[in-house]
Amino acid sequence: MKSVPFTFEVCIADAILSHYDNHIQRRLSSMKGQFLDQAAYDALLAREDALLYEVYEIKRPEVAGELLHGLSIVHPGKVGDEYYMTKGHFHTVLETAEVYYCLKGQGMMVMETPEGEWAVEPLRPNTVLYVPPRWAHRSVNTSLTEDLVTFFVYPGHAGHDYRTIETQGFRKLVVERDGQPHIVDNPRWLSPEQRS
Ligand code: PAN
Ligand code: ZN
Repeated sequence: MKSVPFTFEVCIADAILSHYDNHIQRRLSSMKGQFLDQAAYDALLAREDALLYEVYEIKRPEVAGELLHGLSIVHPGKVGDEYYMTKGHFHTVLETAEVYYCLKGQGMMVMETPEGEWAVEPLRPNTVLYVPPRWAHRSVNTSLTEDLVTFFVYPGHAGHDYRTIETQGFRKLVVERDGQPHIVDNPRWLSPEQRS
């Protein structure tokens, strides 16, 4: 891929880029075992394989020095009490960071390190979120009416490790209680000691 400067427009109203190379759609069926309420998950899936989130990627060579970037859109909805969210991942190269710029919506970024430290930061329009190296990250849409739209940038060689989160889950979940988002412990989370 030729490295020449380029620009593209971000249309915030429609949450779309004027140019992108890849459009990924993640549906409920690809999130098996990720939501706590398995019965609610099965019931929802029996009705419809809902579209949970979409990613519009600008492709760049996956090498150090390049920056991969694009738009992530998490749609509104819940599985049981738990808001729609991304799968979440560690970067395969753990020592790589990521920047998220929130364009639209209301949400939270749930993060944790392999050692079990955790953090949850708000995502609101015009906020920048820095995910440091080593921190797994998952975006959660805490609005039930509006999309959560973020622009992300991360190193080309970072790679994605989904398996670890699929196995151990995140330490914290974001659920609705009395109409408000709450951060609660994930009873299925495996601590570093339990994993070994
Ligand atoms: C983002 C995420 C995007 C979708 O580009 O990949 O928000 O989330 P999942 O990859 O967890 O399904 C990113 O963090 N890239 O590294
Ligand atoms: Zn990432």
